[in-house]
Amino acid sequence: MPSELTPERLTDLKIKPPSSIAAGLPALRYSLKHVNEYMHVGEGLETLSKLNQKGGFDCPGCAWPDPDGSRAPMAEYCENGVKAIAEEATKRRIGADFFAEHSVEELGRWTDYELGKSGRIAQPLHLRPGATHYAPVTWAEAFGMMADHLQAIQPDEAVFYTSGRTSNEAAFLYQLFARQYGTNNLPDCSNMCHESTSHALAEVIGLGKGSVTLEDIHQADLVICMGQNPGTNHPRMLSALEKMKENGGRMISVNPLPETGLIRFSNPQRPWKMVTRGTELTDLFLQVKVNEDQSLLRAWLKILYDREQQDPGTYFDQDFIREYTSGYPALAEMLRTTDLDECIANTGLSRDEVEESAGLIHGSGRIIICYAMGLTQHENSVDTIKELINLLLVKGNIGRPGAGICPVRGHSNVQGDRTMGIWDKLKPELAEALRTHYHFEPPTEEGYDTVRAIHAMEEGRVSFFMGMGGNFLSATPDTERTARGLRRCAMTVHVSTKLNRSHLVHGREALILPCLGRTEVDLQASGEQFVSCENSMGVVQMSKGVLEADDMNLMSECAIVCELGRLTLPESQVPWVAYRKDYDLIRDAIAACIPGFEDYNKKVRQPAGFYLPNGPRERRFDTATGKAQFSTSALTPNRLEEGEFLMTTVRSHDQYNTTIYGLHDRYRGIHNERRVVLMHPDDVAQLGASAGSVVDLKSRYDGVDRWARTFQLVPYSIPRGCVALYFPEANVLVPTGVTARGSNCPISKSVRVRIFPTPEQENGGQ
Ligand SMILES: Nc1nc2c(c(=O)[nH]1)N[C@H]1C(S)=C(S)[C@@H](COP(=O)(O)OP(=O)(O)OC[C@H]3O[C@@H](n4cnc5c(=O)[nH]c(N)nc54)[C@H](O)[C@@H]3O)O[C@H]1N2
Ligand SMILES: Nc1nc2c(c(=O)[nH]1)N[C@H]1C(S)=C(S)[C@@H](COP(=O)(O)OP(=O)(O)OC[C@H]3O[C@@H](n4cnc5c(=O)[nH]c(N)nc54)[C@H](O)[C@@H]3O)O[C@H]1N2
Ligand SMILES: [Mo]
Repeated sequence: MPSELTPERLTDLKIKPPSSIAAGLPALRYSLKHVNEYMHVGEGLETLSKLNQKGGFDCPGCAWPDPDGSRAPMAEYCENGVKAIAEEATKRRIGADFFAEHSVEELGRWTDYELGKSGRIAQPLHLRPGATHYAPVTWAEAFGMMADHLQAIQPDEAVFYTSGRTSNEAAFLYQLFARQYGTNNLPDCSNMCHESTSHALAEVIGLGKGSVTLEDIHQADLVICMGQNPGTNHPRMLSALEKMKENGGRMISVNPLPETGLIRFSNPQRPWKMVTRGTELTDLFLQVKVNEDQSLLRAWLKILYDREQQDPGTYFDQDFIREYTSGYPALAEMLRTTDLDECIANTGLSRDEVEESAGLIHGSGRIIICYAMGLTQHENSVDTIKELINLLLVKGNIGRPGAGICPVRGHSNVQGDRTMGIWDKLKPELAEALRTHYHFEPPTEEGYDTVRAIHAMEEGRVSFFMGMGGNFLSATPDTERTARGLRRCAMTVHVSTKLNRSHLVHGREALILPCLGRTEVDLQASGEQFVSCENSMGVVQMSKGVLEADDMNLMSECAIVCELGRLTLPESQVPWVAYRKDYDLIRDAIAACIPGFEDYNKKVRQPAGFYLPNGPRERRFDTATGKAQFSTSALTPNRLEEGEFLMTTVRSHDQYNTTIYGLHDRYRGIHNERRVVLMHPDDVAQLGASAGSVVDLKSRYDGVDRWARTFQLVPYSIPRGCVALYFPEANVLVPTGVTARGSNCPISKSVRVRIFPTPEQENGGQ
């Protein structure tokens, strides 16, 4: 049993009733607890107050936009933003002594929570071939080893992964380096996140990003929030939804779980509201079955279509359809023959719920659909997202104030990294710009995305793996397969702030390159530098760290790429040394190579940053037809076999992806334990089990049985036949052979599993 991949110790599970209200005083109390735990109190408060100042740093939490000119999470208070900062600004350090004391094998038995809590990695480290412990190495030695290795292999044997915290400047340099080195093997966390969005939206509206601004949310008549848990993952979004409600808007929430943050919100900015019951956010909660959102959307369209036939021009915006869209006749034909009863049955909702929500949609002039991972990580995700656009298009709800599509991004600069060219595909325009600007021939062949990288690694086709941030082992699907892949590499390198499992499941030799975080002062030869990030709504803003990190031997991400470029590519005409000295020069290069960044250095210094161009916002659709495109995908309801459950995976309130802040999922009332299975009480009873019963789970895809052992059952409000587990503990069950059609995103939110009570003797002693 691979205990070093997901340690299987059970602790003392406590199940309490879920909270009925999000944020408010408990949120304030909990975040101050985190600050006190990690930082000296005085410094903690100083850091938080600096966030609010002009020229502060971009919150390393989520990608939700700041209200113009201010800085989250303090200007707009956010519990989980504060936790993200406290996690990075911890005063605990791990260096030579720590790694001399603890072997890699021993650390493998620590939980993710324990690994993360160890502190900031304070110096570069090397694991020699065959060694049991990481040992200190100089920066010069580390770069020498990497350059030697890269020069000795073929470019397509190297993989350069990116997580979404990397700044625009570092991301631009990193893709430039990879491409000049000769590969498009640039997988990123986006491949597991909003890849289905990028794919679907580019096809149907001509831009793989959202179309709304923060102001639009405030003005919407109706927000449909699907497959998203903003109370935990984008807490500041609740303030925007609160404004929308105060302006008379309504909200429909579509989720298999009744997430606390969706239902009711008490804004900690407004203490007078905290003593009351807060703001009721959701007007209508639709507890849809896992991955039946497409059926629900189709049902809404069918109801509206049928009424439109009786009363033309009343339900659909025919002028908009004529002027701005293409493909309506095919959509109409599909809806004419759609079986409404079947759609409703698939969703698990009642006819009344579906009719009532369709009524709300009809009665609302300006509609925004917000969504996140609940929609993107399924086999049919691309189709579901196109269906969202069908609904918005028939109502003329793209490119007008208070309306549009709002994919809510994850990592704070994941959208910017893609804008900078981090992608396994190289756009011809960027290839041309790189050719002109730097005088080299970029590779044209498509590279590996995340799933393809895992397969190539497992098959022994990858010799060098580098992670610019992130935790490739734990974040990716099929943990055991990814582990085999990482172990087959000759060299694995991680640019990281904190220790994680990807450092422990490594290639023949491994390097950890510790880097500055967002919160820290970045001093280079020309003086203090800043970087920039793009938020979920396409606003680019500067980010300048304020904390001193000079008690550690760190480099910035930009400096690391420059030094690697200089040493690996001696013939390169990229001015690596100058770029490292002065990031303004990197921004000048971005301005020359990436559309929308003209005058970058000037515009990024504006207090509220600047908006990137957005076609759909102005009803310009850069698609094959020049119009927004209706689509007619086949419905693919989930048909489970006897004894199967459909598993979705979610984040707890106390984690940032694979970084576990704590063991309390406060809003859901689950404490001390993460190895849990949220299951309908009747399903628990049918298994002959009860709360706390220990079970094993099995999934079977591409002929392989995958096991997740030693989980505890939690009876919970979730549709029958569906279960929810926490990510990353559940990732051992997620296959790589079946992925989202079109986007190749892992199906982390709809994995068919079977559940078995664990025999007593096996879980004894756990
Ligand atoms: N504090 C904190 N903030 C974060 C993160 C974090 O880990 N911690 N992660 C960041 C990142 S990278 C991302 S991508 C975002 C993620 O933000 P979310 O997408 O909100 O994250 P998940 O926890 O994956 O939640 C998905 C939601 O979808 C629901 N869901 C699951 N399956 C389905 C389904 O089939 N249909 C529907 N309609 N709903 C479903 C779940 O119940 C849950 O409410 O958050 C970002 N912000
Ligand atoms: N089953 C399942 N799997 C999923 C998901 C899911 O919902 N379910 N969600 C997917 C999604 S949406 C995403 S985005 C991925 C996340 O995948 P990743 O982005 O790869 O994972 P993270 O956990 O965010 O990475 C955390 C690590 O990043 C490093 N780090 C933190 N800050 C910095 C920094 O400023 N610079 C550098 N260089 N390193 C830093 C730290 O060492 C930390 O350990 O996981 C995906 N996996
Ligand atoms: Mo994400």
